[in-house]
Amino acid sequence: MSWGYAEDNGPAKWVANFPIADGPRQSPIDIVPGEASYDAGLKPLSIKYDPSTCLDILNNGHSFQVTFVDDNDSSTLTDGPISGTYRLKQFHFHWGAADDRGSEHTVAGTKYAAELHLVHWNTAYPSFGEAASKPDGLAVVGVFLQVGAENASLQRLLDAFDSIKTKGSQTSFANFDPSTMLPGCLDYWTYDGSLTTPPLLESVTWIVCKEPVSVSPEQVGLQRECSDRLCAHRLE
Ligand code: GRE
Ligand code: ZN
Repeated sequence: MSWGYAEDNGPAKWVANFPIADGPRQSPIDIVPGEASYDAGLKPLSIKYDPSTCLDILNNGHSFQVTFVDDNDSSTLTDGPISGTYRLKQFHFHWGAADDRGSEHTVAGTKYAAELHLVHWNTAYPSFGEAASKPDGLAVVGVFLQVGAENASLQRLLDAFDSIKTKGSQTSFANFDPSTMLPGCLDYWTYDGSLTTPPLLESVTWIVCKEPVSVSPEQVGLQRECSDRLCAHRLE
């Protein structure tokens, strides 16, 4: 049986096939702001995204993912807690069965409705595939989505759902600027963690934005409706 989010193949069962699930730097975590230490040496994030590197939108069976051309430094993440240059490879979302759950990280126990992951790889390595297993291989910017006002930036993505209903389907998705999905303030929490899905590799420098962005009830509902088709996250 392949992994998923049901009783019989969900996170508690992943360790059988992916022993690193019991590893020392597994994600997600509960972020307790009062226990985080302020580091004056951390730089602000530097994000540069070129909308023309946006390639396609894909239903991978667990989430929907937007993929970027990553054979040059057009769309990169630098500074913040990382050194060197990390290239944007893809972004995807995690969401839940109701408005009061869905995010993977939590803040002092609070769950948000959804969480955006912008995945970047360290160009000190030759490719995303090679970077994905290195301790400093990936840097993921996480953004919480809370139910409130409509999110204009997200709507174009949701409009594309109709064409990627079945697992493995993909369609072109051009000229999208992912920086439009970021909150106004880029203050962040950071820690060394892992992929949150198998193979759960402990290669991610997590950069979790403190400020959430909004998503309307209709928009998160549509995402949820699509999660039935995509078999995506249903975190309890
Ligand atoms: C995921 O599958 O959810 C994932 C990645 C890469 C980095 C972080 C992450 O594929 O959560
Ligand atoms: Zn993710």
